[in-house]
Amino acid sequence: AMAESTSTPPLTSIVEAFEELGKFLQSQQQQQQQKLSLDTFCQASSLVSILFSCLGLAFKFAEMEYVSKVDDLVEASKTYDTLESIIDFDVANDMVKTPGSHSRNLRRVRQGLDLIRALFEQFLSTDDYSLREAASTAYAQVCAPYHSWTIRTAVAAGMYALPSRDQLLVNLEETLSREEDEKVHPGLTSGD
Ligand code: 1PZ
Repeated sequence: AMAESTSTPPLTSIVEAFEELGKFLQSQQQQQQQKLSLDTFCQASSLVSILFSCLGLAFKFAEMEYVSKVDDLVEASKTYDTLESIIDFDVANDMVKTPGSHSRNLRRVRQGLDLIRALFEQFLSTDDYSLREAASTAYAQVCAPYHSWTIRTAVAAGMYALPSRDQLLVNLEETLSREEDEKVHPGLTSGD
Protein backbone atom coordinates (compact mmCIF):
# COMPACT_ATOMS: atom_id res chain seq x y z
CA ALA A 1 0.00 0.00 0.00
CA MET A 2 2.95 2.30 0.74
CA ALA A 3 4.98 1.32 -2.32
CA GLU A 4 3.22 3.64 -4.76
CA SER A 5 3.12 6.85 -2.75
CA THR A 6 6.15 8.39 -4.50
CA SER A 7 4.78 11.63 -5.92
CA THR A 8 7.14 13.62 -3.63
CA PRO A 9 10.95 13.24 -3.69
CA PRO A 10 12.17 10.85 -0.95
CA LEU A 11 14.07 13.33 1.23
CA THR A 12 11.14 15.71 1.12
CA SER A 13 8.76 12.90 2.03
CA ILE A 14 10.94 11.95 4.99
CA VAL A 15 11.13 15.54 6.24
CA GLU A 16 7.39 16.06 5.83
CA ALA A 17 6.50 12.82 7.59
CA PHE A 18 8.67 13.58 10.63
CA GLU A 19 7.59 17.20 10.81
CA GLU A 20 4.01 15.94 10.94
CA LEU A 21 4.93 13.56 13.76
CA GLY A 22 6.67 16.38 15.61
CA LYS A 23 3.72 18.73 15.25
CA PHE A 24 1.35 16.03 16.45
CA LEU A 25 3.46 15.25 19.51
CA GLN A 26 3.74 18.93 20.40
CA SER A 27 -0.01 19.40 20.24
CA GLN A 28 -0.53 16.25 22.34
CA GLN A 29 2.01 17.43 24.89
CA GLN A 30 -0.03 20.55 25.52
CA GLN A 31 -2.93 18.29 26.45
CA GLN A 32 -0.69 16.26 28.79
CA GLN A 33 -1.06 13.08 26.74
CA GLN A 34 1.25 11.52 24.23
CA LYS A 35 -0.37 8.84 22.18
CA LEU A 36 1.52 8.25 18.96
CA SER A 37 -0.07 5.88 16.47
CA LEU A 38 2.23 2.95 15.73
CA ASP A 39 0.95 2.91 12.18
CA THR A 40 1.98 6.54 11.59
CA PHE A 41 5.36 5.96 13.16
CA CYS A 42 5.95 2.89 10.95
CA GLN A 43 5.06 4.77 7.78
CA ALA A 44 7.52 7.55 8.58
CA SER A 45 10.23 5.05 9.58
CA SER A 46 9.78 3.03 6.37
CA LEU A 47 10.49 6.09 4.22
CA VAL A 48 14.03 6.22 5.57
CA SER A 49 14.91 2.87 3.98
CA ILE A 50 15.44 4.62 0.65
CA LEU A 51 18.61 6.25 1.99
CA PHE A 52 20.32 2.87 2.20
CA SER A 53 20.32 2.55 -1.57
CA CYS A 54 22.70 5.55 -1.64
CA LEU A 55 25.24 3.99 0.72
CA GLY A 56 26.42 0.98 -1.27
CA LEU A 57 26.67 -2.74 -0.64
CA ALA A 58 28.72 -2.52 2.56
CA PHE A 59 25.61 -1.28 4.34
CA LYS A 60 23.34 -4.05 3.11
CA PHE A 61 23.54 -5.64 6.55
CA ALA A 62 22.53 -2.40 8.27
CA GLU A 63 19.63 -2.10 5.83
CA MET A 64 18.43 -5.65 6.53
CA GLU A 65 18.69 -5.02 10.27
CA TYR A 66 16.79 -1.75 10.08
CA VAL A 67 14.11 -3.04 7.73
CA SER A 68 13.52 -6.19 9.79
CA LYS A 69 12.94 -4.09 12.91
CA VAL A 70 10.50 -1.81 11.09
CA ASP A 71 8.72 -4.84 9.62
CA ASP A 72 8.28 -6.26 13.12
CA LEU A 73 6.65 -3.00 14.20
CA VAL A 74 4.40 -2.99 11.13
CA GLU A 75 3.30 -6.49 12.19
CA ALA A 76 2.77 -5.27 15.76
CA SER A 77 0.63 -2.38 14.50
CA LYS A 78 -2.03 -4.92 13.54
CA THR A 79 -2.46 -5.69 17.24
CA TYR A 80 -1.33 -2.52 19.03
CA ASP A 81 -2.58 0.98 18.28
CA THR A 82 0.11 3.10 19.87
CA LEU A 83 3.81 3.09 20.75
CA GLU A 84 2.79 3.37 24.39
CA SER A 85 0.71 0.19 24.25
CA ILE A 86 3.58 -2.02 23.07
CA ILE A 87 5.84 -0.54 25.74
CA ASP A 88 3.18 -1.01 28.43
CA PHE A 89 2.74 -4.64 27.39
CA ASP A 90 6.48 -5.41 27.37
CA VAL A 91 7.03 -3.62 30.69
CA ALA A 92 4.26 -5.66 32.28
CA ASN A 93 5.83 -8.86 30.92
CA ASP A 94 9.42 -7.84 31.68
CA MET A 95 10.34 -8.09 27.98
CA VAL A 96 11.62 -4.59 27.27
CA LYS A 97 15.20 -5.78 26.82
CA THR A 98 14.41 -9.16 25.33
CA PRO A 99 15.90 -9.43 21.83
CA GLY A 100 13.11 -9.49 19.28
CA SER A 101 10.51 -7.86 21.55
CA HIS A 102 8.56 -5.01 19.97
CA SER A 103 9.86 -2.54 22.57
CA ARG A 104 13.43 -3.50 21.85
CA ASN A 105 12.90 -3.25 18.10
CA LEU A 106 11.23 0.12 18.58
CA ARG A 107 14.30 1.33 20.44
CA ARG A 108 16.56 0.03 17.65
CA VAL A 109 14.51 1.87 15.01
CA ARG A 110 14.60 5.04 17.10
CA GLN A 111 18.38 4.73 17.35
CA GLY A 112 18.59 4.37 13.57
CA LEU A 113 16.49 7.50 13.11
CA ASP A 114 18.54 9.36 15.68
CA LEU A 115 21.69 8.36 13.80
CA ILE A 116 20.39 9.99 10.64
CA ARG A 117 19.41 13.09 12.61
CA ALA A 118 22.94 13.32 14.04
CA LEU A 119 24.50 12.75 10.62
CA PHE A 120 22.62 15.55 8.90
CA GLU A 121 23.33 17.84 11.83
CA GLN A 122 27.04 17.22 11.24
CA PHE A 123 26.54 18.02 7.57
CA LEU A 124 24.79 21.28 8.35
CA SER A 125 27.37 22.37 10.92
CA THR A 126 30.33 22.41 8.50
CA ASP A 127 31.26 21.81 4.85
CA ASP A 128 34.52 20.17 5.86
CA TYR A 129 33.11 16.85 6.99
CA SER A 130 33.58 13.79 4.81
CA LEU A 131 30.68 11.36 4.91
CA ARG A 132 32.93 8.90 6.74
CA GLU A 133 33.85 11.44 9.42
CA ALA A 134 30.27 12.60 9.83
CA ALA A 135 28.90 9.05 9.92
CA SER A 136 31.62 7.89 12.33
CA THR A 137 30.95 10.78 14.71
CA ALA A 138 27.18 10.29 14.52
CA TYR A 139 27.52 6.54 15.03
CA ALA A 140 29.87 6.98 18.01
CA GLN A 141 27.41 9.39 19.64
CA VAL A 142 24.16 7.60 18.97
CA CYS A 143 24.47 3.87 18.33
CA ALA A 144 27.90 2.63 19.41
CA PRO A 145 27.08 2.70 23.15
CA TYR A 146 24.30 0.18 22.46
CA HIS A 147 26.11 -2.11 20.01
CA SER A 148 28.40 -5.05 20.75
CA TRP A 149 32.14 -4.86 20.15
CA THR A 150 31.77 -7.10 17.10
CA ILE A 151 29.22 -4.83 15.48
CA ARG A 152 31.18 -1.67 16.33
CA THR A 153 34.29 -3.17 14.72
CA ALA A 154 32.38 -4.20 11.59
CA VAL A 155 30.79 -0.75 11.32
CA ALA A 156 34.18 0.96 11.72
CA ALA A 157 35.53 -1.14 8.83
CA GLY A 158 32.42 -0.51 6.75
CA MET A 159 32.83 3.25 7.13
CA TYR A 160 35.77 3.06 4.70
CA ALA A 161 33.41 1.73 2.05
CA LEU A 162 31.04 4.69 2.32
CA PRO A 163 30.84 6.90 -0.77
CA SER A 164 32.29 10.41 -0.57
CA ARG A 165 30.02 13.16 0.59
CA ASP A 166 29.75 14.49 -2.97
CA GLN A 167 29.00 11.02 -4.30
CA LEU A 168 26.28 10.61 -1.69
CA LEU A 169 24.67 13.83 -2.87
CA VAL A 170 24.91 12.63 -6.50
CA ASN A 171 23.35 9.31 -5.49
CA LEU A 172 20.58 11.13 -3.67
CA GLU A 173 19.88 13.36 -6.63
CA GLU A 174 19.79 10.36 -8.91
CA THR A 175 17.24 8.85 -6.62
CA LEU A 176 15.37 12.12 -6.56
CA SER A 177 15.38 12.60 -10.32
CA ARG A 178 14.29 9.03 -10.94
CA GLU A 179 11.30 9.74 -8.72
CA GLU A 180 10.73 13.02 -10.53
CA ASP A 181 10.83 11.25 -13.90
CA GLU A 182 8.11 8.88 -12.80
CA LYS A 183 6.06 11.87 -11.82
CA VAL A 184 6.31 13.92 -15.02
CA HIS A 185 6.62 10.95 -17.43
CA PRO A 186 9.89 10.18 -19.21
CA GLY A 187 10.42 11.95 -22.52
CA LEU A 188 8.74 15.17 -21.46
CA THR A 189 11.91 16.70 -19.98
CA SER A 190 12.57 20.24 -21.13
CA GLY A 191 15.28 20.39 -23.77
CA ASP A 192 17.25 23.62 -23.54
C1 1PZ B 1 23.48 8.49 5.00
C2 1PZ B 1 23.58 7.73 6.28
C3 1PZ B 1 24.93 7.12 6.59
C4 1PZ B 1 24.94 6.41 7.89
C5 1PZ B 1 25.99 5.38 7.99
C6 1PZ B 1 26.07 4.74 9.34
C7 1PZ B 1 25.68 3.31 9.31
C8 1PZ B 1 25.68 2.67 10.65
C9 1PZ B 1 25.44 1.21 10.54
C10 1PZ B 1 24.91 0.56 11.79
C11 1PZ B 1 24.92 -0.92 11.62
C12 1PZ B 1 24.21 -1.65 12.73
C13 1PZ B 1 24.28 -3.09 12.48
C14 1PZ B 1 23.64 -4.04 13.41
C15 1PZ B 1 23.17 -3.83 14.61
C16 1PZ B 1 22.59 -4.98 15.38
O1 1PZ B 1 23.53 -5.48 16.28
C17 1PZ B 1 21.35 -4.58 16.11
C18 1PZ B 1 20.79 -5.85 16.73
O2 1PZ B 1 19.66 -5.56 17.47
P1 1PZ B 1 18.98 -6.69 18.42
O3 1PZ B 1 18.35 -7.74 17.51
O4 1PZ B 1 20.04 -7.25 19.30
O5 1PZ B 1 17.93 -5.97 19.20
N1 1PZ B 1 20.38 -3.99 15.20
C19 1PZ B 1 20.08 -2.69 15.16
O6 1PZ B 1 20.56 -1.92 15.95
C20 1PZ B 1 19.05 -2.30 14.15
C21 1PZ B 1 19.22 -0.95 13.52
C22 1PZ B 1 20.57 -0.75 12.86
C23 1PZ B 1 20.58 0.11 11.66
C24 1PZ B 1 20.65 1.55 11.92
C25 1PZ B 1 21.19 2.26 10.74
C26 1PZ B 1 20.38 3.41 10.36
C27 1PZ B 1 21.14 4.24 9.38
C28 1PZ B 1 20.28 4.64 8.26
C29 1PZ B 1 21.08 5.28 7.18
C30 1PZ B 1 20.35 5.29 5.91
